Amino acid sequence: MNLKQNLKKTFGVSFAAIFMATLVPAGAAMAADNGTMMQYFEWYLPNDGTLWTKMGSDATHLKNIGITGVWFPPAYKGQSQADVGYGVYDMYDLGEFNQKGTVRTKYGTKAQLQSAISSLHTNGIQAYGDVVLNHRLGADGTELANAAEVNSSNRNQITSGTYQISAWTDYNFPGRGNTYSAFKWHWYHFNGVDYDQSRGLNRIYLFQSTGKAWDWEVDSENGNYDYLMGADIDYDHPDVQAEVKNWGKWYVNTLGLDGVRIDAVKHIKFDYMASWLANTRSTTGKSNLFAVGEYWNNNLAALENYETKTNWSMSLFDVPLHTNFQSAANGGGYYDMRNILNGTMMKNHPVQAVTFVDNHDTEPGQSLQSWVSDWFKPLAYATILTRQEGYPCVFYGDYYGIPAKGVSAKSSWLDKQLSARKSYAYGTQHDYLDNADVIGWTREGDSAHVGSGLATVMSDGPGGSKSMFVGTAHAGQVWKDITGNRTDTVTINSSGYGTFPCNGGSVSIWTK
Ligand SMILES: [Ca+2]
Ligand SMILES: [Ca+2]
Ligand SMILES: [Ca+2]
Repeated sequence: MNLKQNLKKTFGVSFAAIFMATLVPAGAAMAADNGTMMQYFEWYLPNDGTLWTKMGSDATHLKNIGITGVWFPPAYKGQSQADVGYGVYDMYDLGEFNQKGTVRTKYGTKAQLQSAISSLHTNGIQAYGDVVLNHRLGADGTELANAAEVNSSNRNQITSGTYQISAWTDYNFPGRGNTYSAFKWHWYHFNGVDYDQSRGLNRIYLFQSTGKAWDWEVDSENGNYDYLMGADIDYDHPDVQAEVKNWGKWYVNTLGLDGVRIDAVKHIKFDYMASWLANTRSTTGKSNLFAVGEYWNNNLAALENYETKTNWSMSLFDVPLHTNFQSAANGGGYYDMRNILNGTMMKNHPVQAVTFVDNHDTEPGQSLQSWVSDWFKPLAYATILTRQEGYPCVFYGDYYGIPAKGVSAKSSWLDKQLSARKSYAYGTQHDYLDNADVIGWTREGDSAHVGSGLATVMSDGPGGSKSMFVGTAHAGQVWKDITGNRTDTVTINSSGYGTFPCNGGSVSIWTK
């Protein structure tokens, strides 16, 4: 799976009318007062067990720069200590039991995580846990099961007879035993695997027994995109449905979570995910539990289909916006900036949009590598941080850098943009998305935030300027560029307009 494949993908389903649900999803309230999330990890962090401690120590600083929610990586035991968290072994082991040769995870122990979350809460920051429900890896043993091979590009097509394979599907959790849950996983709790130990064959295997089939509805890429990796969990199985719901309640309650980030939702039975989320909210008493799904597809219609099938009950990462950012960054000035918001969640479903520039999958060397290059990053962040739509997510790898890949920290300019969001990005928005190079928007400010109001102007090509309305309340004021990219000043005229300049390939954010 990569971005190019996704770009080629076309959806045959037509959505004549997509209506926003009248129900406002959980999480909207957080964005109302310019909430800002940080994704607190990147792929290449060292396996030193220190992230939870760092996150707790960082909480006061995060609060001061305007972070109101932190999404931390999967906190349960992976197939090895070094696992980033998506190679899930035991979701009830939060760095507490000696399993897979380690008590701690890559990020630390359960006690260290609970302490860090306590620090976040003390600083008024919400804690969002990563939820990986599609697959399991690192089984304790193999089991014999009947299976058939399927065509990897059309998983609905069986390409072999049924034969017995040796599958890594036996999960006993010997280090944990029955603590928190007595459920043990076996082959019949899964749809399929991608390896037969007895023959050393890599195939996509669908288990063959009465009623066993790939789950539906899932994303229709490859015919049926239920299978992604590892042992794929069968959400048609009633015991699995119940166990994973029990775990959801336990995870939220054990860590005191304020929200969840749900991994790989396009590969998980849509209506189960809606049912799981509703159950988690009701059984924890957290009806406003925030939820954002990772549906990796840059086709807005696919995201709208998922929202419809899950009752608009969760936000989604704005993958189309990320794709637009990458296109603009790669366009070398020739991208038409009038299109930067077109086809995005931000523009079409702002309440459900979690906007981001890059993440742990798009960073260099990763599975969805589609890194937004450095010169465009300030333009992209200004778009998600100074507009009114969406709940923005700042990537750890941007803020703190990615030392393993020689990517430097961008905190010096991100701090200025975060400050612009925290103090100035309020009130009525006026758009000037009317030029292939130079675009801009303004916020008039509001009475609840004294001195607020701003004007953002950017260009992917030559520098220029724009006359924009910021409101007559600002008449006579002299505004400066908070980014420091411009050192001149702009005086707001008696009609409430200013002529705001920016440099070439740059952004300026003008405030009082
Ligand atoms: Ca199934
Ligand atoms: Ca699946
Ligand atoms: Ca352009």
